[in-house]
Amino acid sequence: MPSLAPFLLACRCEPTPYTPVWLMRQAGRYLSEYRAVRERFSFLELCKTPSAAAEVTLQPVDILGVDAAILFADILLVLEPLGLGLSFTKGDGPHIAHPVRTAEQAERLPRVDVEDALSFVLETIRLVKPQLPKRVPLIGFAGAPFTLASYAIEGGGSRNCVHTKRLLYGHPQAFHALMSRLVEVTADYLNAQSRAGVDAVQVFDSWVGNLAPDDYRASVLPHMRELFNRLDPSVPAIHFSTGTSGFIELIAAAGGDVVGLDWRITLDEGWQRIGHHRAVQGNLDPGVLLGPRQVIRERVRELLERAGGRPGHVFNLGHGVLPETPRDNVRALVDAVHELSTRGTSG
Ligand code: 1CP
Repeated sequence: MPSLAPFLLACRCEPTPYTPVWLMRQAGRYLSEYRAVRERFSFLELCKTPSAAAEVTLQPVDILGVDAAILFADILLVLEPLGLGLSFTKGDGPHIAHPVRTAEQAERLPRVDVEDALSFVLETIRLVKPQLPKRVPLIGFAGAPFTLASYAIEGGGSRNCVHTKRLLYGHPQAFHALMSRLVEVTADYLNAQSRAGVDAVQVFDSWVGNLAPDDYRASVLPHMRELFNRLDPSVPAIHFSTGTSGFIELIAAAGGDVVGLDWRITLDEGWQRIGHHRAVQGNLDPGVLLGPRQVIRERVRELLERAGGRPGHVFNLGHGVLPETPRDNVRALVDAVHELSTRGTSG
């Protein structure tokens, strides 16, 4: 039987010949090849054109030599069939035309047939899969309910989540109604991606670090448990969040085979608090890639030392590649991870 790809072995906390590495936002604006495709499409058109979305999904695999591909799409796509009206404005990011601010609005959200409404995403998966080498699995993804809720409530990105907190503290039944609907549609969506062929899924909770630990425990953790319980157990799930070092144990307790760490905590401390039986992903500061090559290599070496050669480390940044990042630095990072982690050499 052919052995599993290093990325999938690491997700299962099994030993690998070297530390697998992929990068959040590995397809994106720092790549001239991505910008060339983007000239032909708006961002939403690109997501909805499977041949083009497949092309940009594959770009970093060839250019960087990463150990996993991530589907090119966006966490906010699911808000469109929910009737919230999604657009991306140049420079300003996402805009939601019909934000959800009341319990009635949350309860009136339509049931979504994801196979139909998001068929373009599933088609992209079916186009990408046969073009990937066996050692490079495909990662599907979705937004976590809190992060999706914060966009749905705010109407766009937000620093303080003002409307979200107003709803959470002032109208908890509306908040929970919205969260429950988002759990349902997100579980359906991720399971549809698994049926279409993804090898792992990542749940992005990019905004949940805005909450205090007790509010996370009481108001978000039960929904996250429900979400992870509904996912196909044969497909490893990565639970990513940022700004959550203060309650990383709760993130781990909420579920996921792999727990993502950002750079505000050291990898060894985070891993110890989660427990070494769980796999971890992370956690280099994306800003390090703006520095010189020898600094990048040094930081890779330090991070690998913190991982201590334990099985179950997926190397990644603590958040996405910044658009200003020189591509040669990204390639140098991937090469350094492979070179310095190859078992049996001193590096
Ligand atoms: O070309 C462009 O101008 C669009 C920039 C862009 C890209 C490349 C957006 C708009 N989305 C994406 C792709 C994307 N988004 C991927 C593709 C795969 C890859 O990682 O290579 C993924 C996984 C996402 C996920 C995503 N979208 C998140 C979670 C991760 C994170 O960064 O925290 C979030 C919060 C979004 C919302 C979003 N989409 C785009 C923007 C500019 C934003 C953020 C806006 C904000 O700050 O509120």
